[in-house]
Amino acid sequence: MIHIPASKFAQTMSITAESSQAAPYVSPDTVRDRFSSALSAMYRQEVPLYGHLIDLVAEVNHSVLSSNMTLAASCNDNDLHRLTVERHGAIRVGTPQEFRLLAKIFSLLGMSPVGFYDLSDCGLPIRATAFRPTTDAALRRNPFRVFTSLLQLDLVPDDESRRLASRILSKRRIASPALEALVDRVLTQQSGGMTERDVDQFIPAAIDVFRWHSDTTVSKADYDQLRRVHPLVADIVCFRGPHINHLTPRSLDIDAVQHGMAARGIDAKEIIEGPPRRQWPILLRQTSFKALSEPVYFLESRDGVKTTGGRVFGHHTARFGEIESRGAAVTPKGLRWYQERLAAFNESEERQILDKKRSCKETYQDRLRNFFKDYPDTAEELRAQGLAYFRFSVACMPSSEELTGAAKVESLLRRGAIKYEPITYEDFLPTSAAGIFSSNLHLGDDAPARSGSSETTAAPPAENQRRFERDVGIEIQDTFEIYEAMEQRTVVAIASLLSVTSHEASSVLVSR
Ligand code: OOG
Ligand code: NI
Repeated sequence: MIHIPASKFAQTMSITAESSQAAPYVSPDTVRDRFSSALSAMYRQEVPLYGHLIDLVAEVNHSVLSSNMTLAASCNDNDLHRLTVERHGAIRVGTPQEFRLLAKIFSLLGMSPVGFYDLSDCGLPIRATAFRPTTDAALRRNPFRVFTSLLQLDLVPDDESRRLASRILSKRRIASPALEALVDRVLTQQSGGMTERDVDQFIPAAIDVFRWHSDTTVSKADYDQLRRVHPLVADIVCFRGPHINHLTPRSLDIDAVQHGMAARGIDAKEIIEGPPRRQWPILLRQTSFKALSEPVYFLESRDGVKTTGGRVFGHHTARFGEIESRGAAVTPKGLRWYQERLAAFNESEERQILDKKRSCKETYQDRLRNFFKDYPDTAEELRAQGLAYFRFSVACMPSSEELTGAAKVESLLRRGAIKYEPITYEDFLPTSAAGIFSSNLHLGDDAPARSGSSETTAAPPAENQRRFERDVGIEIQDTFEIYEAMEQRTVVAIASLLSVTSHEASSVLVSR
């Protein structure tokens, strides 16, 4: 297998961006924007309920913005544009070869693998990463991301099912030969840049990879066998490709959307995953409407009999709708604090009682909030305690300033001349993802997802990531490194404006 490190993808991307004047290449940001909007249009057609959800989210966002003038005023045109186009999707992939092809497709969309999500920790036979844009400019343009899971056949417990799954997958081709040829030509011969003509050919062919096919590639007997192993295995193995299983818009008020879904009779997940509602939101809060039971067709029935149409009718449950709201990216310390509080809540007696009484969604949020009481909820404390990442800027230049160095930065910070706003969390949360998986696979709706320990894997977590990277031949970027570099760039910029060293600025502004 050829090894293309993430840095090679990044390199080809920047060559394209820099030479966009001279070369007739379309910027990957534009391709991603067009791709994500085409995918959204397809999903709207495939799952009409997704369209309703988009409308509901747009309504709620509009009313939040019109009732909150400060928020509206602090959102510049770019933020508002980003909010209307922002989506994340999810796919589940069968083999390292398929994964690798998708990595190449995503690289043409300016998306690289960031963050490793080991869902085997939560008892699921998959490990995942998210493909996403990583620079400030690319995120502003369109932050489209795709949570991409890879089936881990070694976690399928019985030999016979493992052999069955790998036999079926070995025959599968998820992309047309024309798409594969286009992708390889562009990545090897054109430094990763696509011409308008390439893009026109690329987008519909790439969208096809994510399309839903109701005709499975297996018999009902094989489907049932794989489903018994795990519903995820049947979903990944029995179809013609890695259908997109949800597309998620971003809401400014996820609690209002949750109420709105109930009011419209949409079968929503009982609880919102993630941290509680806060003044200064952190990380990611998510909820969804439950997966739909959809008609599918098998090649032949359990006993090998075909109906007159040559197909056997059945049902499959996989696709759903989700909403998210995003807050600040937290530091390793901030994440540890979050995980500790969430684990304490999940293990509490209160949580067990709540699980039995499904009706009290409000109580769930109240109780959860109690466990987060000591998690600082002002920007000042989050910064001073080193819990979140910020973007710093100089609000007004001091006309005369006696002080120099760190003392100068300190004084300007105290007087409010240095402003800071949290950097948005662009990634996912493994425990929340496990909760979303569980409620949509009917593995026990909204039960707290098991997390933390590597109960199902012998190898330590870092080793699992290395093995995953080796299997698929890509390097996964570290989420914290990206946020830290973003923060650091703003520190360096203001240091130069204030004529102090970056170290002096950093020592005052950034606490770790
Ligand atoms: C992915 C579930 C994870 C999220 O938002 O955490 C996810 C899946 O169901 O394939 O999308
Ligand atoms: Ni999702």
